[in-house]
Amino acid sequence: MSHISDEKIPNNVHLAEDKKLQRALEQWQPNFLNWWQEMGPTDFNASDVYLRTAVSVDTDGWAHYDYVKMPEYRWGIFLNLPIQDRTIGFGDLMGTPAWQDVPGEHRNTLRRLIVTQGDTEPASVEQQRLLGHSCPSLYDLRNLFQVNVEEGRHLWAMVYLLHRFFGRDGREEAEELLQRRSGNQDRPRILGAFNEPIADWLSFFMFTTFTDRDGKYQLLALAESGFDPLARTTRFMLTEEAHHMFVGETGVGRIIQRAAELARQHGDVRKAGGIDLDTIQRYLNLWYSLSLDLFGGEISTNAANYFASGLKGRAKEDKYEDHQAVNGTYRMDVPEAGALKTQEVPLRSAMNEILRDGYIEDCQRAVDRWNKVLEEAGVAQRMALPSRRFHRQQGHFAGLFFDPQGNPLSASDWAARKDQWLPTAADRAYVKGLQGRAITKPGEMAHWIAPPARGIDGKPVDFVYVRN
Ligand code: BYC
Repeated sequence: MSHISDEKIPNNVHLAEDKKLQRALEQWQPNFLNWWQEMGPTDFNASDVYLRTAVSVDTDGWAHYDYVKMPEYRWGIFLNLPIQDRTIGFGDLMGTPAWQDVPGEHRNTLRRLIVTQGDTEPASVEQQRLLGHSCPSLYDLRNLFQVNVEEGRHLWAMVYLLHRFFGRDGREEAEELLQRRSGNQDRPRILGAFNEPIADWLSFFMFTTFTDRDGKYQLLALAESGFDPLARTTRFMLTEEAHHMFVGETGVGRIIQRAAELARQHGDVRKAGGIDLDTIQRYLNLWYSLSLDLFGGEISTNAANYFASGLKGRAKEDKYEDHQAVNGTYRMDVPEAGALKTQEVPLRSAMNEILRDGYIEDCQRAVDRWNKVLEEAGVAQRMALPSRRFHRQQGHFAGLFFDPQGNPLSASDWAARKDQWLPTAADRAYVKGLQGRAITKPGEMAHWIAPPARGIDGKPVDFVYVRN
């Protein structure tokens, strides 16, 4: 077990005993730091930030809080401890020993899954890099940076796997993870949502609610993997993911709470300098639909193959009775000749959709909590998730048009009405306009957001979470 020490790369994988690997990672480290300087949070590298650092994987107390300058954050490699004699829990190889090394026949597929996962981590840091300049409070600024450094650590987690198990190919992929850029035309990040701009804090909170929640579900599926080092890595990553979703959900909740207060006092929320519920709903519609796309096609032979070969399972595979999924079917709506037809799909081919179902239920719980805020404030309006068919760009609904209730629309109806449902240029300008400067006085909050219920690590809300 590794605790804070003088090692260059904190780890619990006995890195010092594998000199070749250690050297390779120590060569990648300065490139990572260059990337952080160039693409990480702009202009805050000299600030002291009250951050949580993973120092070990012990359940009680892996998190250590202190002031840290972000470039000096101890990005480390931490895997959950091995489960003795672990066997593969699903698919054709169910019951056989989990792999401690990469099986030759699955090398390319596993590499691809790890690269896809890894690519999202630096992408999100790039997307959020300018937000520090418009933070609504020091508390929020600190939370942004916490999310950013942990995404950096998640990149390290995937790079460790690439370097340790995939030889030269893996080292090349690790370099490319630092070369692609979110939103860049020539070298974009791999998945759609990770090329979308996050130009304001409402987008950031929606992203951490909905897109990080995709992260949770993908990590839960990879945590079942027969490739044991991937399972152990993603299990530890999940412990950090929870805070990201907390940041998002409470962030949106506080904006909703403020909107409700302003509505009660003034009637017109925008005139009173808040973000109105209709605008919040449009942002929700956008980030939720972009995040639904991250689950891939509804009917997917890739997903069936991942499951069959034990590479990627279902979230919480334990709760299912049948871990083979050879015989079952899954009923889903499939577009066919301009109409929706219910179709029975072989269960294994529906694995992306099954994961998406769990995700949707989890998102609904977050929306229910927001609606509780509205209910308690005596406001009649409610937030809602749009239909899974709404505004999709991946899978079999891509290229078709649906309203938020899931009713089909013609292209011209969509064009005429989409501004009711997705953020308009005017919405974005309005939201951004509210966030023209950073609020950095301890305890002070921007006008458009309510204060949090409590601070971080038992500290008060007006604690100096970031100091220059
Ligand atoms: N954008 O069978 P299909 C996180 C591609 S977030 C662009 O439908 P499959 C985080 C797909 O690659 C979690 N392309 O999909 C959150 C395939 O390409 P090819 C990230 C897409 O293979 C916040 C084709 O479409 N983790 O951690 O089942 C902050 C059709 O394939 C998209 C993972 O994603 C898209 N949205 O892939 C920080 C886990 N969707 O083969 C971090 C690893 C699909 O035709 N990845 N395609 O060239 C996977 O498990 C799978 O690759 C996918 C679905 C879930 C992405």
